Amino acid sequence: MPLRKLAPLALATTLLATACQPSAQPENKVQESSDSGGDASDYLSQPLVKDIYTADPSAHVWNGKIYVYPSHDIDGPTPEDDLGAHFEMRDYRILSMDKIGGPVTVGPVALDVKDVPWADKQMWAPDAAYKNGTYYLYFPAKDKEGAFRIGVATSKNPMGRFKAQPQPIKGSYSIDPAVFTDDDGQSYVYFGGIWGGQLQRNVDGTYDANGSKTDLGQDDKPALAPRVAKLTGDMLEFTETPKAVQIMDEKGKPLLGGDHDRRFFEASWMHKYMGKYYFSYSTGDTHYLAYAIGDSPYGPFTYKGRILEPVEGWTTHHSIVEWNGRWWLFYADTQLSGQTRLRNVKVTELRYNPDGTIQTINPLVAKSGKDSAAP
Ligand code: FUB
Repeated sequence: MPLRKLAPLALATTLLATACQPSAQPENKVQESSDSGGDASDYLSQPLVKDIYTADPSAHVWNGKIYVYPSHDIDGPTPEDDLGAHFEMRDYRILSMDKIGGPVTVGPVALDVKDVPWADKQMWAPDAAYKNGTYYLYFPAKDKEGAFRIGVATSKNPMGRFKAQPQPIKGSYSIDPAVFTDDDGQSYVYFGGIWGGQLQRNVDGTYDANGSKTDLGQDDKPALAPRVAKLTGDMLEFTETPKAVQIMDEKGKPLLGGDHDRRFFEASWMHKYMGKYYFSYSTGDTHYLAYAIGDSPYGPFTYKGRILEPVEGWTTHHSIVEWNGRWWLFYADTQLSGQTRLRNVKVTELRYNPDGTIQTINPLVAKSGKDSAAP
C-alpha cells in the first residue's frame, strides 16, 4: 500500500498520539487507503489524528485547553446499510490540544460499552459538559432491545475515565446528544436523529420497534423535529418531557419532511453568538451542515443556510466553539480511509458576516494550499 505523504503537523500529531495511547487493537488502527479521494491538498483541512479513526467531534474549551469528544470508529464486520449498522463503535477516546493547529493528544479509553450496564452496542456521537468540578459525558447506545437511549457518565478528569450511571437518562431516546449551557448556568440537551437514529420510532417518546425505518413518510407535513430538554442541577436527568425544536422557513412555516435539503436529520449542536441562539444540524441524505437562528434555547429557529457543503463520505457531524477570540468548526470526513465507517475529525475556522449569518465552507477546496487549522 503506498504511503501517503504526511504534513509536518500530522506527523507530529501521529507521533504524540502513539506515545500517549495504550496498546490499540490492531483492527482499530488506521491503514491509509489508496481508495481515499485524492491528494491531501484537495482538502480544506487535514485530519487531527491519524492513529485511530474518529468522527462526530464535540469540542469544548476548558481552562484554555481544547477537548474533543468524538466517536471512535472501528472496522467491524457488519455490512453497510441505510440505518448505520456499520457504525459499530464500542468505546470513546478523547482528544486534547493546547491550541488549534498544535499537537493532539489521544487519551486512553474513556468509557467502554462493557462498563455501561444498560448498553449493548453502537456507542455513537457523544458530547460532554462541565459543572462544579465534574465532567459529564453524554452518549447514545443501543440497549438490549435494540432501542437507542442516552446515557451519562461522570469523571473528575476531562479525559476520563468516566463512570456510567446504571440506567439511561429517564425519558431519553434516539441519538446524538449535544449539551448547551446558557449564560445563566442552565444546561439543555438537544438530541435526535431520523433513519438509523430512530427518532421516527419515538414520536410520542415511546419506542415502537415496528415503526418506520426512515422518517414519517409524509413529505408535505412538518419534518420530524429534534428534541430539547433542560437538565437537572446534578446534570444527570431531564427536568421535563423533551420538547420539539421547531425549525421554520423564512415565512415562519415549519420545514417539511420532503425538504431534504433543509430539514433536520441528525447531529444537533447549539451555540450562542451575539446574544442569538444558533441551532445547527446535519441534513443527512443531502449531506449538508445547516443552521437556524432563534431568540431562545427552545426556539423556534429560522433556517438561515448552510455551514458546510458535503464532505467526502456519507456523513459528517460537527461542533462549533470559540477559542482565542475566533470561531472553529470541528467536523469529519473519510480522507484517511475512503470508507464511510472509518472517519477522521478535522477543524477549520468558521466566519460570520456582519449580519450574523455564517459564511458557507467548502471542505474540498484548499485555500492557498495551506492547512486551514494552521494558527
Ligand atoms: O457516528 C454514528 C452516527 O453517524 C452519528 O451518531 C451520526 O451523527 C452520524 O455521524
